[in-house]
Amino acid sequence: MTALPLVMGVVNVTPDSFSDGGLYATADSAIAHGEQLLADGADLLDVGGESTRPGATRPLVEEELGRVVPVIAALAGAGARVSVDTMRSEVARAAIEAGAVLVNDVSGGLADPEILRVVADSDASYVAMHWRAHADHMTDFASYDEPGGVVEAVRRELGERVEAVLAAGVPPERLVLDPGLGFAKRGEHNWQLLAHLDRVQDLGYPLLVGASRKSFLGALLDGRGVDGRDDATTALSVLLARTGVWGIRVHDVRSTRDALLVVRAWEDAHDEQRD
Ligand code: PMM
Repeated sequence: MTALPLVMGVVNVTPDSFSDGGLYATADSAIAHGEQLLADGADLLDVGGESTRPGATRPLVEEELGRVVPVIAALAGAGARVSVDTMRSEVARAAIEAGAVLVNDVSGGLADPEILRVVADSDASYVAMHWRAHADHMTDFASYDEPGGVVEAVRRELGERVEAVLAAGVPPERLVLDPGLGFAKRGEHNWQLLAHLDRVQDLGYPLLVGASRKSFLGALLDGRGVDGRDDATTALSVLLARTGVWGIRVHDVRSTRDALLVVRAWEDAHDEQRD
């Protein structure tokens, strides 16, 4: 049977995330949302307490802890595989203690290098995403003038993060990379990366991709708002499944999960015909 990417469902416990900010800002509503995403077929739940939309300001560490820890404890306690979306070592440590099995660090260890030690001292896996600056000024860093443009820059900069992660003692089999669509990247940069994911996969690690509801999809749809971007997200999930990525991070789990089941049935039917 054809292998499918894992579906990571987004649980943003934030008042201000770009697509679902404020919808699940209380622990109870976030837990209920996580349970719904599990029922919809999520393989992993990504719980975050800091918005990374362009221009966002950072919460205090205590605020971030207060948002994510109770939600992670409840969802992990109910048997879910939970990841924590954080750039902070204190939050990563508390999340792992609460049951998180993966640390999804959009800064790849640049915002708080101590986070790599926290992961190394645990059994958790680690997602290192391509990142250049915090959300309040990341658009200033969206230029890729070197030969090979954004693709070669992301490959090189992620390669540097791999070295830092391994040097901190995280075993290579626990590392996942992410090209960081929309982070210090304009729409054309995202499309160029999507067209050349193989260059990032060549680094030798599984790949997670987060395109869900991002503004480059809105731009494709004549500026449509976040609420109307799930069909485009699902189309991209189908295309991503065919590139062999490890995981896809989405808000609407059911549509991506349904589409991936179609991909598998399609591939299996073609395989049978070839046998
Ligand atoms: N995007 C967002 C947040 N966290 N994590 C990873 N690994 N990859 C991403 O692309 C990513 C992420 C921003 O989206 P959101 O505000 O809807 O969560």
